[in-house]
Amino acid sequence: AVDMNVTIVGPGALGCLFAARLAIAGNTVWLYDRDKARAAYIGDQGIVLQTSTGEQRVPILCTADSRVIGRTDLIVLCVKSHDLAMALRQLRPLLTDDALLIALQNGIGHHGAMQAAGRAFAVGVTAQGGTLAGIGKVVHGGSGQTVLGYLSEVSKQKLTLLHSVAELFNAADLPTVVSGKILNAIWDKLVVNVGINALTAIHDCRNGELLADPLLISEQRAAVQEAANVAAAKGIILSGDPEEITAKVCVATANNVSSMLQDIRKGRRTEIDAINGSIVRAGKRLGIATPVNEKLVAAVKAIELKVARANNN
Ligand code: KPL
Repeated sequence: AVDMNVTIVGPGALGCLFAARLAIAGNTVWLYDRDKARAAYIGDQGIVLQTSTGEQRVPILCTADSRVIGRTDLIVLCVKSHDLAMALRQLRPLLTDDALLIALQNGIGHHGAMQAAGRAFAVGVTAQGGTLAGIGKVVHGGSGQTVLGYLSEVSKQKLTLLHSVAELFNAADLPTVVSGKILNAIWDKLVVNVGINALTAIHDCRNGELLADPLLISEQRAAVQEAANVAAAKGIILSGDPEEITAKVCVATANNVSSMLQDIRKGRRTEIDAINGSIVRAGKRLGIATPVNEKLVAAVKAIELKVARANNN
């Protein structure tokens, strides 16, 4: 069996799920949370993991001070895309040459920050579904596969290391594979998120409800098509027809409140810049029109602003 000291960064749904599963499997796991009071609370209470078979309280080491963590072999970054650069600064004491960083953020907007950190890193994409039901409390909806890979050629040793991480995750009931074409997998998910997240946030509806309205279906298709055009121009190979796949995910996750709608409902900043925003930015660079995604970005930003104002009053 693989033996690694693991640090999970960010106490969101994904961070709590990965930390809990890895701890249950017997690994030494630290959860890093930049919020001191919340870190103390989670350290005291543990993580509460709720699945279809029941609820489990999982003791966890949690801290807001990265200096207390000590040697770590693996750092899994589960913060939102827009918090990644700050997290990397706060984690500096842990960023040794021996520690492998894995970034699980949506989209591609954070790859620059990862490269700037100057360490060997892998990126990943996960179809694990989780919802945060309170501080340190995660409801594990559907289990899905996690795909890990490097953005560029690496040594055989680094590749072996990533396979060991996949083994560690699999042993913790987190189904994981290593891919030599990770960008394709990231874009497969990005294109689906482009077609679902913003529309559910704007229309305050569950994923499945998007398919009940012909106008929303055509808007979804147009947004996804723009993303697919950008992907094609970048040489990305998607795994199938993007509009069809997006509609299928709407059916498979019909009852889900998308992560973006969850963010809006909780008054948090959304990942609109990392999702639809990244399509607009890449489109501009490549000379590809993205009017539907521009409209979706503007609409979600307007809602974010309204929510922020309401919270300040
Ligand atoms: O990944 C998702 C998200 O909510 O961010 C989908 C696939 C849309 C499921 O809700």
